[in-house]
Amino acid sequence: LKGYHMWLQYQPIKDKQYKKAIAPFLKNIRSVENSPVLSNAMEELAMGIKGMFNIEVNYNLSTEEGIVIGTTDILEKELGRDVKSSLHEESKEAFEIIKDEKKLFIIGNSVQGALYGAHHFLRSLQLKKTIDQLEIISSPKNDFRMLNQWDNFDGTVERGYSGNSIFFKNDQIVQNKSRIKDYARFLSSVGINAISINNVNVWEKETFLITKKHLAEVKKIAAIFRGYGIKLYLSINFASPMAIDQLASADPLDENVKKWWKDKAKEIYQEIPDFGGFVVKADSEHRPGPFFYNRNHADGANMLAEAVADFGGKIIWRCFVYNCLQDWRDRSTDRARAAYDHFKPLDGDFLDNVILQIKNGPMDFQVREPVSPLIGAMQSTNQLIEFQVAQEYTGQQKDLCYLIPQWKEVLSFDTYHKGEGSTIEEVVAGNIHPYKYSGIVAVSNIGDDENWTGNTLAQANLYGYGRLIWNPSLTSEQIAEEWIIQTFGEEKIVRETILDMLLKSWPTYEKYTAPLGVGWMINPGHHYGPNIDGYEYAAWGTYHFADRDGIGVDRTEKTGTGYAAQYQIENQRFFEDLDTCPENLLLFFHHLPYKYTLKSGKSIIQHIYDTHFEGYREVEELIELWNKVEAYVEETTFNNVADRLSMQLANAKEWRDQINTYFYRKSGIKDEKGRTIY
Ligand code: BDP
Repeated sequence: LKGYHMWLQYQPIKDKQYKKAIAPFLKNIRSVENSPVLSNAMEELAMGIKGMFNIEVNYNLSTEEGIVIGTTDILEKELGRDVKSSLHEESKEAFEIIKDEKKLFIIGNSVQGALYGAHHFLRSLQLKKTIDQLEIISSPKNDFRMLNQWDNFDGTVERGYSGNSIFFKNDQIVQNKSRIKDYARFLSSVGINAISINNVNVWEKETFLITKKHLAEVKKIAAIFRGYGIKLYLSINFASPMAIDQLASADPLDENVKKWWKDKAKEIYQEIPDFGGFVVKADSEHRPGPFFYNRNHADGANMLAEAVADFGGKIIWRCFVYNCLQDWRDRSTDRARAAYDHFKPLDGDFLDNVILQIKNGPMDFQVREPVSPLIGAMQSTNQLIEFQVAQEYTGQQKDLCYLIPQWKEVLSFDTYHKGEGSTIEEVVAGNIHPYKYSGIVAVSNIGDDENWTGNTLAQANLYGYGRLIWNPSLTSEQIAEEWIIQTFGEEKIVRETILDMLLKSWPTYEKYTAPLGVGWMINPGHHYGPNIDGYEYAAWGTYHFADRDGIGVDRTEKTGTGYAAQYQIENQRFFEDLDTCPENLLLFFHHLPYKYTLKSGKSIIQHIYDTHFEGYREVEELIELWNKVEAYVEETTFNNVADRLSMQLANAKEWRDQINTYFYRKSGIKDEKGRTIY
């Protein structure tokens, strides 16, 4: 079925003239060196060319025409002046495509680079770029371009909305790994170069992934990914020495514990010499960590970092650490403050193969949050920003929510850490502080559903994530258009309609859910659908403080939780001042009366009513739009999206009615437009 092939459909190109112009280059392919990565690149080229041009490629390129693929060093030696590429300055993973009469050279600074070049080439053909437009130099902006799977050993996926795991089933690693290979193809096609395959919450069974019992199978998965330039990481349980070998403690300063991890690292690297390292969620939401032994996060991370250092391994240490047992009555413990409060004082204490992984916002992947003040605030500690491709709080792949615009907004935020221009984009690319390692990581949204992502349109988020972090200057529109053409073809009405749907979807979702940056108001536990007070009086601490007079959280320094002071002064002022605070974050930073007037001239309460009616109406419009493409989209995919949209409509209605009713009853203020609110 089409959904399975995501954006690598390689649909036949109908334009005869285009075919005629390109075909001569496509008959032969030759690789100038042997490597599994290049073999995969050739296989992909052959598959793509067959699909789009119906040409069976020939592998012995003795003729004058065709594609030559390889790495800079070898190609240059072999072909002399022909391929004097300018890649030497660029990243290891950069590539260049050069045209030389009847030959096309796809050159990488490494075999991975060449593979990315092959994918770029195929994508360009599907997008019908002319031969001249094919020439390009491309280098990734970020060195780390990673995905985290939240897959459990029993085959379930934490926050998975697309079926079960493609890695694990019934407490085993899956035997048939063909789907993993296809996943690797998709990921490499958008430049992903690292993956962790098990949930950051490492439960009892997953703890044993790093033991003899499973390493042989893990090794096979690592080999598949290696063939596509992707490094394998595992999430580990900080208390592994106790759980696996009954050590008395997991204290990071205990010599026995240190030795245990060193031996463990050796064992893993013997099997997988290029193993990436460990992803660690410690002292967070009941997972064990160094706090238990009165040690800090640097003690914990460094102990592991020492164990893997000799092998070139890395420790990716998550900063999603907060007190999930805090008492709602204690307003001094603002969850938004937690990551910064915990980690900022440790700047400089981490070894240089430790990288902190920080969620994009200070809370937890809400539809809108300010950017985490921790990102860029540590000059001497490597950092990765974490996004969530999985739509946990943004509609769970039932509701449509194209997230690239959200991530672009985050990346463009100016931290002012080194004066103006210290954007998140530059911070995580390692251009503001001298980070040894940095980049971007995200929670994946795939599972074993036929179409990988539950809602077929959610494939755009996975595609876009990869494309964006390779080249953050791409616009949301460009990325969406590329994805649509590769997935659905180039029919004008399809392109325009789906583009329109994608670009509207995030604002629409925001309108019918929680207002003005306050976030949450979601059902506790599974996180779908409205429950305004669901978390309000709970320990997990995500409050909106709505009462009869007003709503929002005062996070200013003078009268509130002081969170705003975690930013550089420019941003602190910007958020604290009601005149400059962006209205879509107003209630994140301020507690305000319902009658407070927004810039639109509307009161907060009227804004809440209006946006909820609008949001619902816009979902109806999404449905109307989708119906326009029925004749052009394969039936299964059409029905899949249509079904999801009808669930979305029901969801939007619930949100609209519950939110509006709640605030009407709390405030006693009527809707000016006299619509029915209960
Ligand atoms: C939250 C999820 C939870 C994850 C946690 C995390 O609700 O399932 O375990 O984040 O990132 O968003 O560790």
